[in-house]
Amino acid sequence: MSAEDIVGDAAGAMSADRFVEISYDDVIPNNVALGSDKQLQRALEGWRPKYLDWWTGMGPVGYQQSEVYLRTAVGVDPAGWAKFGYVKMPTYRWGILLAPKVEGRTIPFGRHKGEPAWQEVPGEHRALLRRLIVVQGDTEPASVEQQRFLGATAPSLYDMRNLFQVNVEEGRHLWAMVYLLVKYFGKDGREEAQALLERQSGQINNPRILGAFNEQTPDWLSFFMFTFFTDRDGKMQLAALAESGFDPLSRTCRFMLTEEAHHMFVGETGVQRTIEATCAAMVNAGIKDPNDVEAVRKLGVVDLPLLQRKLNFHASVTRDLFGSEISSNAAEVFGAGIKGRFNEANLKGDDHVLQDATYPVSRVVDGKLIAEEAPALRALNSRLLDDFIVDCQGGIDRWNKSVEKAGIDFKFVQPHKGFNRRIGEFEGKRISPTGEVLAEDQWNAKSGDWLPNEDDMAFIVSLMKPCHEPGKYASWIAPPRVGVNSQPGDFEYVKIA
Ligand code: BYC
Repeated sequence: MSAEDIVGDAAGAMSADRFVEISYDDVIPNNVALGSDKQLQRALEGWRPKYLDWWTGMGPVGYQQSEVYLRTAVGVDPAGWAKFGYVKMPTYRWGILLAPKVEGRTIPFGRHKGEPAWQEVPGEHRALLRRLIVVQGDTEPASVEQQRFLGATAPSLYDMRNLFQVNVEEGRHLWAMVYLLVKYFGKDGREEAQALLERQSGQINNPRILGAFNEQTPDWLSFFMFTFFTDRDGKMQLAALAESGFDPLSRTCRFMLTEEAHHMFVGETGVQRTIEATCAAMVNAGIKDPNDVEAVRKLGVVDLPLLQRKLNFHASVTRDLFGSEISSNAAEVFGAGIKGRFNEANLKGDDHVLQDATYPVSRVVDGKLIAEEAPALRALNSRLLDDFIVDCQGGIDRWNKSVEKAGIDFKFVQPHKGFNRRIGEFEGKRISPTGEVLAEDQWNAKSGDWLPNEDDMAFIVSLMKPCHEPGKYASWIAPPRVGVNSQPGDFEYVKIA
């Protein structure tokens, strides 16, 4: 099920207030009647200049005065919520947008299953809720920081525009979490909102909370893989939080999912267009062997084995974001009714309490990989990770279709779940992409074939030359099939100032 489907399903359950318009008269666009909550309004208007300072200091480098063809949300109805137009990024209308309330909604899982969803923070779960909102909020500015240098090497104006669209929407997702913190968590919430602007991706003393958000996104292949894999973790986590018994969190996440779908589109099609350029160049040059790397690279395109290594890296780093496969934190937040499973409310076949259920978890025991039944409540991270891996496969299958269509004998595959992991069951274990348990020296001898190596990175850097002429694309990436909002091929998506 796609993010659009989830949002669509939720929208289907709504009726009278399905078409909720956003007030753009306020300094902060919103559909939460901000004007009638003076305390909240003051707190958010106080945070706003600090956010703008952060955006200027830590957001995209350059292009801040350029006119960018961006979409802005004008409603929260999934059928027509966006308008497109030229905007200078610092003037983007970041706002507070919640999916409409579903009347009579009940908590779909955990100890409180069937009780009315909470409109206020339940005191007993305050600390847990705040922690999850902070972790979610922390990832949003982190990704903008990670991507801040990419504008200068954009392979086209179309791609540059997509990058900036993703960036401004991640900025809005930060606003979404800050709204929850400031409205529902008093002084603590305001302090956390401030700290979200202070931690910095990759900084030694005050890094972002989760590992993958301290990695670099130094080139466009990393950006596309990141938006394919890591934004999809965003989708899975947001979908799990959209099931929350805390209704404001659920509604916030439901609307965020609409935006997240576009980010994954950018990632999937970005990799797909890279593959298409490679395959077309190979066919033109009469190269049949995808492993003839030297010949392929001479054509100014990315060889498919390198793309597989990038895939292996981003898939494994992103899998760490699901936390330990066996987690008492995960059991606690589920039991408390705060974070559900993917698509929880529509899952059939169990009681949504999971007290006596089990779930198979992969682990290494005595040097062998086994699947062991674990209490389902403690295995919820493992289950979400499995759902994520299934969700990734659709896009990878589409990549493989492009390769197949070109008549090239190569297939992209997801590495084994235990490959290159730093968190959870496989931490400290050496597992090959095909799932063999290895000794350290075996791993060291082969890891350069499985993960991007120095040659790969130098080659990628050599390709990262800007192509900023309307309608033109760098050699290594094919043009998109359709323009943004059906614009023509030579449309000037960014008017560079
Ligand atoms: N790195 O029981 P454990 C997105 C910590 S992406 C560092 O194993 P738990 C986006 C963990 O915090 C989605 N630390 O796992 C994408 C805990 O520390 P505390 C982001 C880690 O707690 C692209 C300790 O280890 N949203 O939106 O069940 C662009 C033991 O934890 C890591 C969320 O993640 C790690 N990888 O689950 C922009 C949803 N993993 O609390 C945006 C909210 C674990 O004991 N977060 N730790 O100090 C959660 O649901 C949970 O915090 C996690 C971890 C799933 C992340």
